[in-house]
Amino acid sequence: MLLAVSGIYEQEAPQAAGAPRDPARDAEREGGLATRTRPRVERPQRYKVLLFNDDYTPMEFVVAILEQVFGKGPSEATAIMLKIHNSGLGVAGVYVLELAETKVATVHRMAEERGYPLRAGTEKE
Ligand code: TYC
Repeated sequence: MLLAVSGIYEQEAPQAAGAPRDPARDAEREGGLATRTRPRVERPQRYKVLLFNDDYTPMEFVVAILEQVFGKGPSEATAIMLKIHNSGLGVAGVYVLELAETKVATVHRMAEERGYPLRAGTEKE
């Protein structure tokens, strides 16, 4: 709804208190980038945690990391470790960013405690 004001400018009348919302009027008020008819709840972006192969970290240690840090069972942990060993890298798990970064820090801390060069990183899914 538009009202002529002073015959020069046009301005919207204020929404009357208690008046029902008029969708056509709401549509007129749109224009901002974030305007939505129905609030959208977005799924947070997920991040892969990658483990990288190296020549020194023992296979058993990588399997233990996959079990203890990433919650994998023994056979899946072994399969992921072998995939990393044979192809250079593999996905240990997929998480929201803060958790993915915490997992990476945990892997680096545990590997450094043992003197192993194991490296991990995140990648947007
Ligand atoms: N390549 C290592 C070895 O032969 C094993 C290994 C697997 C290391 C996976 C790192 O992320 C890794 N001992």
